Amino acid sequence: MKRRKFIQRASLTSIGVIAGASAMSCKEGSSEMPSEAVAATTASTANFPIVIATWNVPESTGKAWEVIQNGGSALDAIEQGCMVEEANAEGQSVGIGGLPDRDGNVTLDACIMNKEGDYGAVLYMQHIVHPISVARKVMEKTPHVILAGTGAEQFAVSEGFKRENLLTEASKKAWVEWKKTSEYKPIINIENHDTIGMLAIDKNGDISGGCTTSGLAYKMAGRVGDSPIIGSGLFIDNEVGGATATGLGEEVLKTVGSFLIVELMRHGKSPQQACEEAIGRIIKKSPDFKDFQVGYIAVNKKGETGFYSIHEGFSVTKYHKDKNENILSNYHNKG
Ligand code: SD4
Repeated sequence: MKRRKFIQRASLTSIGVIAGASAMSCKEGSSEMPSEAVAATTASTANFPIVIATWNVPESTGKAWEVIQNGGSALDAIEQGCMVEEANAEGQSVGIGGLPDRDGNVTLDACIMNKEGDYGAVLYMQHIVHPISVARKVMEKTPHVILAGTGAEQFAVSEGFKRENLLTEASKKAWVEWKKTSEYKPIINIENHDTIGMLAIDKNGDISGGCTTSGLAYKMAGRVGDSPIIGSGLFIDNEVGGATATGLGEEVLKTVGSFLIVELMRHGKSPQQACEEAIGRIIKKSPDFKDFQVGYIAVNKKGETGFYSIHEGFSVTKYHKDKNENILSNYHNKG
């Protein structure tokens, strides 16, 4: 099923209710949980398995859910769920079809964490469709946690991955068009379909997470964002919960957002409160927050979830109790 059509199949009523309630009930800058978030969270209290991912990615969450239902681990679910979007050539912010850097090269970042708190990542890797799987192999088969650039690519090839051209005609066309002005400016929600941060709890109650992206379109050559960096784009502590991020990576990196969220949950905050506080840190630190987007999602050990962003337009896909649902996020900037 095409991702675009999913929204029609998902519960449009619940999307409308949640989004509408958001607009009315959010106290700007407040770390109190908004009422719709309370509703969303209460509905999932103490319930797992659960899969939650950034943006509208029902096919990915669907795959992850299927893996878990078949007795697979959260780690397998994360890898296979993320692979779905990586292989989708239409998605322009992850895997094949990702928008290139300003030199026309598609460079991919990804990381994965398991229930033991092990971590593996690839940074600035080219020509390989599934960076999430290479990240897992870095975690499981090397003495390191991060491989970058050509080293990551060589390692991938040595593990049997094929080199491929990741620049599709559509992405090449967009890049050629961009070059006419060469204006580099992060555009809010431009990447709002595919970059995946995914968190899952399996039937045993164990948590894993992953994050995979082609990064910001038309970035400088060599630029790496938050997505593959432990604590920023992703953090998992199986005793507490997990968090992951999307949006302008530079801002997530400066506040080590995902680690912050997990630590806040460790000290008693709900996932929703923790996501809101992490967004609050960025807002306090960056007066120009009106110009960029960041969104966080979190899950705690009980299967309670939270999500929050700076601006309108962020959404999550949550698979829980046999329902694969796209939900609009509450947000800070009410104008
Ligand atoms: C980055 N955080 O490279 C990523 C991009 C992203 O949705 O999440 N886009 O900064």
